[in-house]
Amino acid sequence: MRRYGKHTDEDDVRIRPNRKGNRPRTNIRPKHEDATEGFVLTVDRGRLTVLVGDRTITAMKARELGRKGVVVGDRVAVVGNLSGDKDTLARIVRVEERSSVLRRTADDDDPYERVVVANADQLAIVTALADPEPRPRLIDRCLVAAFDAGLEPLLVLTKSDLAPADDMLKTYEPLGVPYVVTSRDELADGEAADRVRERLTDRITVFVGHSGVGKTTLVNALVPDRQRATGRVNAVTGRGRHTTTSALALPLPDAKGWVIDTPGVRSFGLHHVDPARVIHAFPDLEPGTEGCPRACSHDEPDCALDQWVADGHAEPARLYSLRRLLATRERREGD
Ligand SMILES: Nc1nc2c(ncn2[C@@H]2O[C@H](COP(=O)(O)OP(=O)(O)OP(=O)(O)O)[C@@H](O)[C@H]2O)c(=O)[nH]1
Ligand SMILES: [Mg+2]
Ligand SMILES: [Zn+2]
Repeated sequence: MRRYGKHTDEDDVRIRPNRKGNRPRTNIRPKHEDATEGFVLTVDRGRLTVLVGDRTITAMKARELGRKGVVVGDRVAVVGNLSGDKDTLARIVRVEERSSVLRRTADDDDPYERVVVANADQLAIVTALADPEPRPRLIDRCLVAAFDAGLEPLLVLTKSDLAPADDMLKTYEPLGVPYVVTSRDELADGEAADRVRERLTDRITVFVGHSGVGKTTLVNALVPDRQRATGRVNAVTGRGRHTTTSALALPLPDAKGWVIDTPGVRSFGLHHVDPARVIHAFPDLEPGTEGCPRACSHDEPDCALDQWVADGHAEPARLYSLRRLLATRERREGD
């Protein structure tokens, strides 16, 4: 299924050149000075669920927003009927500046990027240790997307009752990414939620990963009064069933942060990623790139990073990890 075709939809954020001077834009804002602030919880075919104060209302984009996308996590200004009563519809007249934007493309050749969520500050990359089999390439891709977007990554390894976590942890150790390992028993006795919750306090965390890895199961454990449907993994294909079909932001109890559950992804296209931003996430290596040739891929004979590491400025494993992540952009998901 290809959902990200050439046609725009409201999540599409292609940036159009702004023809300056054509149209005065100043008379839009003052008109809505009395608008109320809201937080977008979910988007369903043009209908947005927005938290306004302690009320949940339904809203749609005002026409004046044009093609500007509004996504889960956006802070917006709303006008109109804010009662939240059945069959009422408010209007979103403004999208506030975003502190972060997590993007993906359907695949690497797809120039149309789509915003997954706005304003998140942590990306929980959820991977099952078995059932479905872990696919490190997707983890690497999510890491690259996190570094590019300026989100802090968190590795969540689920289903440790089915397979050990050791190999996976060894692979990711040089990256210094924080991790949590959870199992079925720990889900049942609350231990899994406790351990994950420690990492979520006062932050907006978006959960991503393949279908069936247990994102929603975990979110349900974290926000017990808001049970979303979960799906069994197909015993024959070992794949999840794409049970979750839309992103949804849920408040952690005691208002100590937000978790955003998202639909399972098959791939995480990185067409939009700027390698320089990825290197920025490696402060021990970044200064070493000063001696690199122009437009260095950092994986070529003249790359200065080899000498940088040889001189003891950084661990070889760090350079290896950086190169693996950069290379993930060049390779296809299924390789
Ligand atoms: N054995 C085991 N099964 C688990 C664990 N966590 C989740 N599951 C099971 O994995 C299956 C899929 O869980 P979901 O939470 O629906 O997975 P998801 O990542 O939300 O999947 P999508 O919504 O399709 O993207 C369910 O049958 C869960 O009970 C775990 O720690 N151990
Ligand atoms: Mg789910
Ligand atoms: Zn280089």
